[in-house]
Amino acid sequence: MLQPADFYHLLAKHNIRFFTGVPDSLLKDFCAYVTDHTAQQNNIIAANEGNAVAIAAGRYLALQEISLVYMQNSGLGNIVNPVTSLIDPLVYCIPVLFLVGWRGQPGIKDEPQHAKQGQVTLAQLEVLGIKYAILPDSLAEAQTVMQEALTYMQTHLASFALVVPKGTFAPYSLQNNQQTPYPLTREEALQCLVSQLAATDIVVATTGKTSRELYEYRTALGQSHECDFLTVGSMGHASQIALGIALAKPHCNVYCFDGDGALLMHLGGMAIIGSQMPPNYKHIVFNNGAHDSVGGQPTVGHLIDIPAIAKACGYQTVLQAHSKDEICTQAQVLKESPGPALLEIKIKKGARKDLGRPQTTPVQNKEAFMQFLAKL
Ligand SMILES: Cc1ncc(C[n+]2csc(CCOP(=O)(O)OP(=O)(O)O)c2C)c(N)n1
Repeated sequence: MLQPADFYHLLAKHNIRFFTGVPDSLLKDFCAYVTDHTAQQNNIIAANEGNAVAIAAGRYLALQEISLVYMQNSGLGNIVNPVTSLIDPLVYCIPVLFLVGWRGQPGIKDEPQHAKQGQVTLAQLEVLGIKYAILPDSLAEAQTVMQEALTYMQTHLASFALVVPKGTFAPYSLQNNQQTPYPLTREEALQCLVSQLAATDIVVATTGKTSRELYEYRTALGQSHECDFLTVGSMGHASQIALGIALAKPHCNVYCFDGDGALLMHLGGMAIIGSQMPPNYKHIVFNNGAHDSVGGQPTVGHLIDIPAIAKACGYQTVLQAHSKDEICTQAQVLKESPGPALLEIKIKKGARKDLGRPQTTPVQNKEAFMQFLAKL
């Protein structure tokens, strides 16, 4: 296994000292090392992977320095436009070093949302014209690959990707793990809110542990999962799936269970919700100020005023809650208030170690959900 510290020093030896990206569970040990050992202004956790490419491009324009952009392979979709129309050798010719976590690698067991992305990862890099190598898990071999990458980038002013299979990095625990003062975990907050919902309320839940916790809670209550759409992939798009449903089913209440990282990834969606004004739209943001599902790396969720953004986007009702009592009260207000409405629940990081995963496939989830919607 490659020690995160060794890889970090290898990058530094080649003058790569600026980091930006969106965290990934396969890179969590390396990202944690970067967080602990890099000045905050030299490690920017971006809103989405495309933004990270643009930040790296700006850095290069200002200082002629190559940056490292870290991401899960599911972020490849988000980088297509800035890769093809900004940094490509046919346009501005700006080199970027990518570190790409390879979820869904063929032959390695993974969750269904990673299957397609895992299969097409190398082909996507090829079609984008990004030369790549698999990052070896021994330091000596990693040094050789890094030398090859640097020579290529400097000679051609083109980008290079290091693709990281599962288990490449040795464990490293974040030392600088700041906790927030909020009393509830996401699971406690979610359970409290779900207990206030009616049987006909529709829920679209975001990527990561939110969907997993919702699934487990329904099972624990002996309830069916048919009213929940579990957005297992497609980070940042749950709010717009919910918008599509809310506009098509104006007589039903549609709840989006969002995360702060996912909300930030495509924040522009809030402006569309606000301007469409669906009165039946209820946006719940479980804000732990972190990418909790992939290692707890910070977001700016606790530094910005999400209700104020919602208000400015045209949401009719904006609410906040921190405790179980407040969630119960605000859930009632939410029911009676005009939408689109947003309830921000500020929570602390963390999840149960033994949290399970949905036992149904995405297609089974979709079919049951569509049958449920068809009855309403
Ligand atoms: C485009 C894309 N980039 C990165 C990921 C990896 N990923 C999965 S969940 C997650 C964190 C989500 O954070 P947030 O929405 O705040 O929810 P939390 O896990 O904190 O509850 C990330 C980065 C992904 N699935 N898709």
